[in-house]
Amino acid sequence: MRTTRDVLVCVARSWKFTRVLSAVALIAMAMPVRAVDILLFNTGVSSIGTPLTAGAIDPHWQLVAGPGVSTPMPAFVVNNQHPFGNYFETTDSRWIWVNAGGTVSPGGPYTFRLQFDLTGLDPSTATLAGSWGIDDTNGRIELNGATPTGTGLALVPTSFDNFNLLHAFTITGGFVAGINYLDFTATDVSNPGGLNVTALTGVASAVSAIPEPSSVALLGVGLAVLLTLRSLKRTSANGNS
Ligand SMILES: [Ca+2]
Repeated sequence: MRTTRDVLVCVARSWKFTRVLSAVALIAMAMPVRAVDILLFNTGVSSIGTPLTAGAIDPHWQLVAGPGVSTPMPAFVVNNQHPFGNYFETTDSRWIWVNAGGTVSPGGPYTFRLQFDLTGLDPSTATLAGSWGIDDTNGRIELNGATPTGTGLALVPTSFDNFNLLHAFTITGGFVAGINYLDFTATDVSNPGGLNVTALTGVASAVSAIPEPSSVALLGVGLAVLLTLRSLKRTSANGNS
């Protein structure tokens, strides 16, 4: 009478080793790649994301273009975060500008830049989102020197809404491997001037797959089946010799 073990041995004999390997390979190929947060900073915050005090130099955003700007210069947290009761207020960012008073003249256009690193991440999978506002006008967002794929990348000519309200944006294309440059440009029609980038988030897939725990467990089951079958085959062969 055939036992369960005999049946398993028959199964082991009937399975080709390469077929099992193929099954395990398919499981590995089907593994999802874990999304990784991109390290980003809102305007006017510290290295741990804490809003800075008035007059502080922004450690992450720089002034890279504008009247009198030939090399990257500091951007400052403006003294008055809510002038005339107009600027929208945030808890995770601060308004910044060319000087702490927001009073530089001429008023632009000035470009402020955040540098971030996608080393180890696949740029084709990167996405970025946030909200922004400017005082006053002609706002535009660029990524690596060009208009990226996305939404909400420009603000219309002078409008109180540019600084009264948050404006959402997304970027879904235009990323490159390694260092990337995110630029916000705005012109101040009359003092003060300001830029606020808030709720900035981004994700991308790792270049080398980091399997989800569930997939690792699935692969483990596949390998366990493989090892069991091979063991049974070996035992059966020894018993028959
Ligand atoms: Ca203004």
